[in-house]
This record gives sequence, C-alpha cells and structure tokens, in this order.
Amino acid sequence: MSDPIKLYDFKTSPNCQRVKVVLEEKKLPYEAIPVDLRKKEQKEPGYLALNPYGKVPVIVDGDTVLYESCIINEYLEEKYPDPPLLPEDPSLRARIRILIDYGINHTDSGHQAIRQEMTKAEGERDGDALAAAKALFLQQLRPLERELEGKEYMAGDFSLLDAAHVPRIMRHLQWGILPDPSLPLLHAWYERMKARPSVQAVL
Ligand SMILES: N[C@@H](CCC(=O)N[C@@H](CS)C(=O)NCC(=O)O)C(=O)O
Repeated sequence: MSDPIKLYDFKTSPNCQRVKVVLEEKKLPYEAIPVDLRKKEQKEPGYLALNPYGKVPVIVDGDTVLYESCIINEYLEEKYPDPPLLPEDPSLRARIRILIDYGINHTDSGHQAIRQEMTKAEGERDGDALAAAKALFLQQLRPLERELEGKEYMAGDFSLLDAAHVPRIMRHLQWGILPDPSLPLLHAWYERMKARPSVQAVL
C-alpha cells in the first residue's frame, strides 16, 4: 500500500480547509503535518523547497509535490476521480472554474476589508469601515446567490466549487457577517454543507 498523502497544514487556514474537504469527500487517507504560520515556519528553507511561495497548503503524494489549493484539488480530482467532483461536460467544468475564481479572487477585496476589522480587538474596530466592507462583500456574493437558484449545490451536484467556497463562508458566519437576509439561498446552501461529513470533519 502506498503512503498516505501528506498535507502541510495550518488548522484554521481556509486554503488548507478547501483541500481537506476534498480529501474527506474522496475518503483519501492523509497525514496532516502542522506548519505554524505564527512562527513563520512556512518561510523556512526546508518548507520553501516544497512551496517557493512560502504558504500552506502543500501536498506530497508519492513523488508529487504540489501547492496552490485549487490546483491541488484539480489534481486530486484527476488522480482520484471517484467520487467525481466535476461534471463530465467541458463547458460545465469551465463554468465551475470561473465561479471558483470568482468566489476566491473577485470577493477578496470585501473579504479582506472585513478581515482587517474583525481581526482587531472589538473596541478598536472602525464601525463605518466594517459596515462599508460588509456592504461590499454582500454585493460581491450576489453572483453566487444567483447561481444557487433552483439548485442544492452551486453546480447542481456537490463539486469542487462548493469545496472551494465553504471555508470563507464559514469564516463570515463565525464573524457574524453572514447569514444575511439578502442571501437566503447561500445560507440554505451552507446548512446543507454543514450536514456533509467532509465539512463536519474539517470545519
Ligand atoms: N493561493 C494560495 C494561497 C495560500 C495562502 O495564502 N495561504 C495562507 C494561509 S490561508 C498562508 O500560508 N499564509 C502565510 C503567509 O503568507 O506567509 C492557495 O490557494 O493555496
């Protein structure tokens, strides 16, 4: 039997959680190797040899060393296709990739602006800045809300798209930014996601 996949991990990192949800969905055994971001272990030479960007996650699967969470998830899907987390149809797959990119990169300004306030001590937060950041982020989530119309998961069946977005949404639920009455489908989606053993195991 081959060695389990090694995952260089920081428990609360959304980028690591995105990969762990996929490992769990595919029931792939893995060994999590903690990397302490607070101690800057990700910038040590040994780690930079695995990931020159100095970030988590990294996976090592036999001779294959990979970084970048979405690329790792695509690799896992190709190498371990059962159960499939992408549809067969190339145009649907491409649509999923657009929405993964959208949810990560095109909601990032709102997410980061909220994060900047929420990581301050409660008394030090700028209420106006937080309200503006929240309004921006909710607006940026609207395309994902629309995508859920008439669907259980963002692409119909559970896919890499749902795995990509659940960690960040979870973070905003913890911060009290979500749920929001303007995004009811997203909240119903999150409730479904929470019932999945993969999400329970990771988040
Ligand atoms: N695009 C990368 C981003 C990875 C990333 O930003 N990881 C964060 C943790 S969530 C990290 O390692 N931060 C530490 C640092 O930048 O030094 C991915 O998707 O894997």
